[in-house]
Amino acid sequence: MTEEPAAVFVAGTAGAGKTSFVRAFADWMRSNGYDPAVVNLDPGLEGGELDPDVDIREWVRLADLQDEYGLGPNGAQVAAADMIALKVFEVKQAISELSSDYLLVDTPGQIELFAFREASKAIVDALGGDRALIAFLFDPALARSASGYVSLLLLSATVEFRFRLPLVNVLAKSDVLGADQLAEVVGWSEEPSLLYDAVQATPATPDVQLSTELFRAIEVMGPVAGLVPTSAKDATGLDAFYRECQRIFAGGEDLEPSHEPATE
Ligand SMILES: Nc1nc2c(ncn2[C@@H]2O[C@H](COP(=O)(O)OP(=O)(O)OP(=O)(O)O)[C@@H](O)[C@H]2O)c(=O)[nH]1
Ligand SMILES: [Mg+2]
Repeated sequence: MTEEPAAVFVAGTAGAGKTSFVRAFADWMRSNGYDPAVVNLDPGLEGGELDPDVDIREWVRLADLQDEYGLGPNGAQVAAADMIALKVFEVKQAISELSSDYLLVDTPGQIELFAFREASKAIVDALGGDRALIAFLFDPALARSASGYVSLLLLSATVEFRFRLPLVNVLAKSDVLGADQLAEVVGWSEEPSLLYDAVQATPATPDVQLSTELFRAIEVMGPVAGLVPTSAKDATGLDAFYRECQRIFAGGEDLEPSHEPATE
């Protein structure tokens, strides 16, 4: 392999489904003949469902920081975010030994630690190489309401602004929405006027003027279009997400599978 791997950083609000998405997309890639490496950058990851190839917990563990320095969970997260940046060389070294074409990177639970600290930017720049993108996960608990959807768009735009990387908005856990709700949310992503009308029709909208102005800002920021509905539970939408990645990384050209895809 001559090129550095293409990196997909999976970000989103706490509990949005980041870890599950990374696991499901890695499984999807493997069963379609690709060879991704899974990288965990969440020092507080618990449970064994991810099984990462490279794991930041080898160097920085949230529980250890709490014990050692008497920090609470948030203080330990902040300390960990900065310590991770000091381990970036070790992480990069471990990744280079894997020789994978794709890196799937799980990020810390709290979006503000990933999005707003300089240390995270340094890590993303170091691990991302020439080809990197951010998958920004929309939690349907928030995305199902028009005002929640607008809030997530603004957060997603903030993440894009901070990292200056291509960003794909992904609706996680789409299986929890009914067919009508899902169609409505997807409609908002395709047709801004539908979102605008839905925001205006929300009885609890506190300040119509403010939401109208925010909406204008969203329109100016770029296309609202492009929300890929996925589910880690039933594996829907992962093929569409892969196509989106390939469009960004290789202008749509497919990767060379490392082995024959698994037959159903
Ligand atoms: N129905 C459904 N539930 C899901 C899906 N993906 C994740 N979940 C559930 O959502 C919860 C959070 O999922 P995680 O994957 O841990 O989310 P996360 O963003 O990594 O969470 P933190 O790292 O703690 O911020 C868990 O209870 C998952 O079982 C999905 O596609 N469908
Ligand atoms: Mg997680």
